[in-house]
Amino acid sequence: MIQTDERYMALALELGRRGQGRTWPNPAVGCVIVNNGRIVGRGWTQPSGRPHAETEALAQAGAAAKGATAYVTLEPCAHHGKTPPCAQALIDAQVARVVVAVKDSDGRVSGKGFQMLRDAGIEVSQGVLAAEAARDLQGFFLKTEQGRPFVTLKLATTLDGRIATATGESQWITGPEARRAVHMMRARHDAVMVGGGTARADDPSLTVRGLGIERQPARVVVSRRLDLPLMGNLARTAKDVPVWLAHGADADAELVRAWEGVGARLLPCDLEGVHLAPSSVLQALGAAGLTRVFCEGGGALAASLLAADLVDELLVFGAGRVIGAEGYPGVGAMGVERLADAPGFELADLRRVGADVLSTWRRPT
Ligand code: AOF
Ligand code: ZN
Repeated sequence: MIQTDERYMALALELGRRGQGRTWPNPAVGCVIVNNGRIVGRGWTQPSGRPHAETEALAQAGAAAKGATAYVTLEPCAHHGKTPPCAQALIDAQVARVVVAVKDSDGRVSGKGFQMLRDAGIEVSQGVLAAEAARDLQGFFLKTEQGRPFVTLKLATTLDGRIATATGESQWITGPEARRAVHMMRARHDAVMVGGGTARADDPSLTVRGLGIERQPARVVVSRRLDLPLMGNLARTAKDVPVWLAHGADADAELVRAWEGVGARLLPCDLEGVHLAPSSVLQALGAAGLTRVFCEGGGALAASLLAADLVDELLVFGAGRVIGAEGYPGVGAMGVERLADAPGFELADLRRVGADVLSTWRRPT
């Protein structure tokens, strides 16, 4: 029984991950309905967050949901949104048992979904593959509990940690396979974020290309003064794919108006010394509904996030090339003097991507 539960929950988790990057401000939940050892319904949260996973799976199961077991990665909701609560839908469908990985952290739901199911006489099991689900849904939990999204920092560096030569040449340090992997990673986040220096130097488009996705991640540029190219790729395409600018309240009012004029969303943030406070930037992004942010540098933004202990996952693509000390470092100055003050990460995965190496590091919990 326990093993069977884990097997179906693993499938529900896999389905849930399909929604990652497309369901914000809602979590990307997965659901599997099993009747007499047969999978009769599969669902995941749809783009923009509705319909919920259970609604999808129940619709597929139809009458076969009666007496079945529903596996859901997150506690079924108990509140009335655009549709009635999922807990009620499960009750109405007369499922016999509901297996859940983790409790919801949204105050409108937390514990109430379980209660509704139990009150209706449905057997509820909780905590199956909870650690895995908590990791997949961490962005949603961080947003509801701390007001900020999950932050993935990606670095593509040489063997000596450089991201560009002294003359600023950076394309391409890693190979085509690594660049394709980056597009897949972007697609699984709600937004792609870079610092103003990178936006000026590279004129990036920051979109997901070649994957045919339904919802492009928002594009966030962090720039205190908004001194960004108004004729560049981001400005040119701001009406098609959202461009959000995190800036200082002291940014030039004319630049604010000009960026609003091209369709960008302006997010005024607090300063910390002469720079934008990274915590304030992330709070603004969380308040705007983001649960997962993919930061692609540059060095100054990477350093400020790392120094503030705001990087949850670090992805390092390492290319077999050496540039030397004149090159630009992937991480700028952090003011670390003692090793004990240097943020540490735990190795979660290591693999080869084309001619490069990808290492995945997580902040210790
Ligand atoms: C579920 N299944 O697939 C998801 C859930 O704005 P609403 O009405 O769509 O509600 C959003 C809340 O519903 C969200 O904060 C979270 O608590 C829950 N998300 N719940 O039962 C799902 N995505
Ligand atoms: Zn729901």
